[in-house]
Formats: sequence, structure tokens, C-alpha cells
Amino acid sequence: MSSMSKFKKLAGFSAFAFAAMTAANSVNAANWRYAHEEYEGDVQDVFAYDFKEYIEDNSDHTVQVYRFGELGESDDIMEQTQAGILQFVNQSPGFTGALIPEAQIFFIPYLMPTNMDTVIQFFRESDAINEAFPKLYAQNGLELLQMYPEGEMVVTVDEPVTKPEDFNNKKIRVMTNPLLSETYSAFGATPTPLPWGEVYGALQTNMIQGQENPIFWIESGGLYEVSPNLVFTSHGWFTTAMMANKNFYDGLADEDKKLVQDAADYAFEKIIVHIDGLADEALAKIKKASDEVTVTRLTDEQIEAFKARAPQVEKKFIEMTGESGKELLNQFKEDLKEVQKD
Ligand code: 6CS
Repeated sequence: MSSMSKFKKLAGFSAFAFAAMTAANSVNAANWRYAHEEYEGDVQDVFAYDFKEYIEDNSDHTVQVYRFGELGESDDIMEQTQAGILQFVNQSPGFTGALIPEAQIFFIPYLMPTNMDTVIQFFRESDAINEAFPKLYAQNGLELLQMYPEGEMVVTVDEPVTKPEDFNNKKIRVMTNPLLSETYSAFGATPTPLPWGEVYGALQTNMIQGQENPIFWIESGGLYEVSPNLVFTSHGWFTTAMMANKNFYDGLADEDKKLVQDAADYAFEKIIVHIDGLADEALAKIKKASDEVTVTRLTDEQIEAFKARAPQVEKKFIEMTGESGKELLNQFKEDLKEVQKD
């Protein structure tokens, strides 16, 4: 064979191999759909875009992010994920608690510490978060990839509140899980479960007189415009969770499973930097935007009156979840003790 024809044969083979490789890559390159519950630039959106960035920088896959309302309410995006229409979803335990009762643990008031570094260390190290919860989510067809805090819960009301009696006859919107209703009943209020999309309008028309959320969300959703009295009660953190459809995840090649896990870890590291100082920035923006807003920080003594109502909520949690909830709660408390001792 002349060297020219050898070259032609080689070139032909290479072109063929290259085409085959490219075809294989484009067959393997997937476009994954990921929905969350918030708006552009909010915490869940920042997390989703960090996840997307990691996946796209480290593979041929792409991630399409859907924000609040594009595919419906929080319960709609969960249904779509369980049905395999979406590959990834960020849904907060505030809603998942209706599906996985143990996820309501985050709504036992005064269980979580108030210090942000301790809270983050808890999310990093807790066995309850990193071992027990993935098993509970798996039973519902979900691969739990990350749980993370978004911010301390703050109550907004039509008039300042400093004691449980001030909540009497006030309808306070809660996310749609039964335990959070128990918390607000224990606090003296009338709990009103509503999906997110109905909250602003219900406050505006005085169908409800208050709600709870982290400050960044009170600012970004404009809630202070219709519910201007902010009360820092120190009773909990808004926690959220990002997960995949389990059948989809189980069907991935090992290297893609690792890619997804690494992307979720990457997004977690970015988000804890993002939320640091976010509440103070949002509060400053709110104060600048409105003269009507009041800020009440409960004193330790005032907090005690609300804290005294927590045991009845804990009891309800155990009634709702049985042995599995009891075990989770014990683990949760053990993990908290561990991080608080440092
Ligand atoms: O209150 C809610 O329903 C919403 N709050 C936040 C911080 N994120 C999404 C959730 O739907």
C-alpha cells in the first residue's frame, strides 16, 4: 500500500471514529430539567444556577432551570418530579411535610439554634440530615441530594406581637404541612395553610393577618408592603431540600452520579456564602423602601413565653410520625448537641 493510500485509510478511519465518538457524546449528553420554588436571584435560584454551572462545566450535559410559577406551585413541581417529567426539584419541607411527615421536624419551634455557623455545621455533620433523611425521601421515589438553610424565620403581622396572646384571633398563613399549623395554634394564632401563590393577595385583602418567612423573601416578594410589622421570634430556620427523581438517579452511570453529587456539594458551598449577611442586606432594603415597617426583636423573657408552647408541638410531631419520627427526633437532638458543644 502506498504511503498516500495508507494516509487516506487512516484519515478515513479517524474521521469515522471522530464522527462515532461525537454521536456517542451527543447521545449521552442529556438536558436535565430542574424546578424550584423561588424567583430570579433568590436563594433556591442561586443554588440551582450553581448546580447547573458545575454540571455544564464538567460534562456535556445541560440543565434547564424553571422558576416559581413556570410549571406551577410547589406541589405541582414535586408531582412532576415523582412522575419523571422533571429530573430535579427543590422543594422545602414546609410542603414536603405533607408527603413525608418526618420532614415536619423543622417546624418544632425552638429546636434549631439561632447562630448561623452552628446551623451550617449541623447541616454539614448531622446524621439525621445526611443519613436518616435520604432513606425517608427514597421511600417516596426521591434521591435527596442536599438539605440547606435559607434564613432565620421572621413573622410579619398587621400589628407588632410580643406575646402569644397578641396572636389571638389572627389568621397566620403557614405552608401546607399539619405540624406548622400546630405550631401557630400553640402560639395562640389561627393557622391558615396556603400555597405560596396566594399569600400576597390574602394579606392585601386582610383574609390573613400575617405569615412567616426569611427576611430575603419578605423583601423579594414585597411582603412588607402588605404585612409591615416584622417580629424576630428566634423560633426556627427556613430549610429547603434539593433532590432528584430516584429512578432517574439510579439509572445514571456511576460517573454521572458522582457528577450530580459533586454539583450539589458545590452548590451547597456557594449557597452558605451567599446567605451570610443576606438577611441584614434585605432588612436594610426593606427599611429604605418603607416608612411603615416596624421591627420587633423579642427579648429572652418574651421568647420564653413562646418557647413554653414548644413541647406540645413536639408531642404532636411524635403522634404524627410514630416510632420513625421519635428516632429521627432523638438523632436530631444528639446531632445538635454535638455541634453546640464546639
Ligand atoms: O413561603 C413560601 O411558601 C416560600 N418561601 C420561601 C422562602 N421559599 C419558597 C416558598 O414557597
